[in-house]
Amino acid sequence: MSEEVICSGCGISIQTENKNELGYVPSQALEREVVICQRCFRLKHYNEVPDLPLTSEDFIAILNRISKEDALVVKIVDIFDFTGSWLDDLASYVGRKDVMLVGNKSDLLPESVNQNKVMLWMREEAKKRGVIPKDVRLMSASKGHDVEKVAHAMDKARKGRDVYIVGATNVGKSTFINTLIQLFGGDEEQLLTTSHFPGTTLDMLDLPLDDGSKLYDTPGIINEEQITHVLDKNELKDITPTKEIKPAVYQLHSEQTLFFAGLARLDFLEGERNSFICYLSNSLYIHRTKSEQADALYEKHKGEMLSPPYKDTIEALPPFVRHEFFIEEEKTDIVIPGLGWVTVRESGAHVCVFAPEGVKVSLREAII
Ligand SMILES: Nc1nc2c(ncn2[C@@H]2O[C@H](COP(=O)(O)OP(=O)(O)OP(=O)(O)O)[C@@H](O)[C@H]2O)c(=O)[nH]1
Ligand SMILES: [Mg+2]
Repeated sequence: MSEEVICSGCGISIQTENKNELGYVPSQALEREVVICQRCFRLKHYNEVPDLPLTSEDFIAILNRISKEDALVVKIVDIFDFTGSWLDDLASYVGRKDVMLVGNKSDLLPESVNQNKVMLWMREEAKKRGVIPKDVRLMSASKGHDVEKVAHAMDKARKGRDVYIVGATNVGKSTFINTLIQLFGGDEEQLLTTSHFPGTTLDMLDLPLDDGSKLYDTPGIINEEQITHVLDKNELKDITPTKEIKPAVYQLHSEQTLFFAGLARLDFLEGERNSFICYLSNSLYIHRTKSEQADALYEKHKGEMLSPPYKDTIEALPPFVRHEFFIEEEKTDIVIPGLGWVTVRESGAHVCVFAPEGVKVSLREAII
């Protein structure tokens, strides 16, 4: 091939030699005006994907290219998993640039939530992590809520420069750009590939802006600390919320336990009766029991009543690791990144959480 052709869905270089490698298309497909690779084709039409052959290092190398440019960085986080999709190191890959922080998937937040408060909370959390964003926004890229507002804010903040859309995998970067293309009458043939599988976009892709600058989609970084990355494709589907989350409220006494399907467990060790408000996918089964019976219950019902994981995937789930916390402030969130969070209403609770090894359970000031 004389000139490099890239896949308009995911950004990978197109090749016609090896069916099993990334970027493959049969040579006659090169005649088409819009070329998409076999992997994107399968994602778009069958919603199935071969395992991701790139590593976090590959993605980081790609993002490092940004550090030399003077540009606006639009950092997208998944508001359902702010903690897991934040990515502390991102700042070092993208250099010291103007950052606009956008919380996506606002459609998952309960409707009663005051969005301005959530944006203030995001600003505070960003500050705690050493980032002072130029602007903070919330949107739902897939539903189109507030996308236009974000677009205008972005246009103002970029001051004629290029824009890079960055963030963890699966936060909705490509979905956001597709919504922009649709809003501003772009070429519908050129829509980017999106999917609920991590690692959909494989390389940078650029779109022209009115003044000749460019808007870049980038591959998302994988955060191994999210539970998402220890689950298989079906389990991933089960835990990913698709609708407004209906929080499930449990009034617990000490020595009571909640199971979040078979994927995690929370023990209320000590403290006065307290409210535990669970923000998880509505379809995820929560089971309450006495702590003294919890071990036996788990052994008996994991993979069945407590699923996911399923009978055939239970072996692949990393063993539970115990995380102990003392809740000192009222309204504290216990975050299980990727699965959701539990708000503990009153202070003075001593709890422990069991989650698969590698999943980083943490506390934060309540988001809601
Ligand atoms: N509920 C909800 N889901 C969304 C929203 N935006 C995107 N998604 C879903 O999130 C998943 C990931 O979307 P993508 O656009 O592929 O995410 P990405 O950030 O480009 O991911 P990578 O290319 O892997 O880095 C898809 O299943 C989308 O449908 C949103 O506003 N609300
Ligand atoms: Mg993408």
